[in-house]
Amino acid sequence: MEVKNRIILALDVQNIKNALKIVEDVSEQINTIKIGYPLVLSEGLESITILKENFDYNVIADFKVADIPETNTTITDITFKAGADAIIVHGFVGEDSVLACLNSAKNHDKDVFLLTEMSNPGASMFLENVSEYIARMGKNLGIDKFVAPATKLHRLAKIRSIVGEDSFLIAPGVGFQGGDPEKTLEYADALIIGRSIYSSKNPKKAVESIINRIKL
Ligand code: NUP
Repeated sequence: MEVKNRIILALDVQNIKNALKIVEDVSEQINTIKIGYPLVLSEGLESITILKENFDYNVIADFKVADIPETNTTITDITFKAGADAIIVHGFVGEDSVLACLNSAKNHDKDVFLLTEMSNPGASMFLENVSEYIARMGKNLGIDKFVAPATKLHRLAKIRSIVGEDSFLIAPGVGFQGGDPEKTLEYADALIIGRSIYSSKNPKKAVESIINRIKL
């Protein structure tokens, strides 16, 4: 997956018209968007299909899949059929559940991003304690796409050291959650950024100013 300007737009709006407008605004600078529950629960899974039909974008479905293998297979199959290029999957549920998603991705010729550790402060309660195991499990399963937090650079660095330079590592938590774009890109391949872009009065300018910052 080629992520233009190393920025993935997290499109957490609740209205498809608004989503399409924002996407159009930033279409010169951005080619990868992440859609999650806010848009899909408001406007349906066809939001993915509509976005794929209207723009030549990579679409990552952020469904943080975390169920038994059989249900995971159903969720991932439906998501890929709707047009998503990749899906974000939780690792804490264990190898069988992650494998179910991986097999679905292989069948559809799509990708899985394994979520190792989250960016919210509360992630230190539970997930931080197991995230290195999750990253190692992902490597052992042959996964080469991972998610780790921009809000805790030492944790991001640790996850990078486990998944290796060959893996594609994306990091949420820049901007509103406090993460710094330049420092994050010392460890991550791309930034996931939501509110700093879509809540801005001028999303295009917001993206441009981030791009200028990370190019310095
Ligand atoms: O650990 C994670 N942290 C996180 O913020 C994993 C995620 N997938 N996200 C998502 O990234 C979150 O759901 C939101 O869609 C985006 C960050 O958005 P923002 O904080 O830049 O608005």
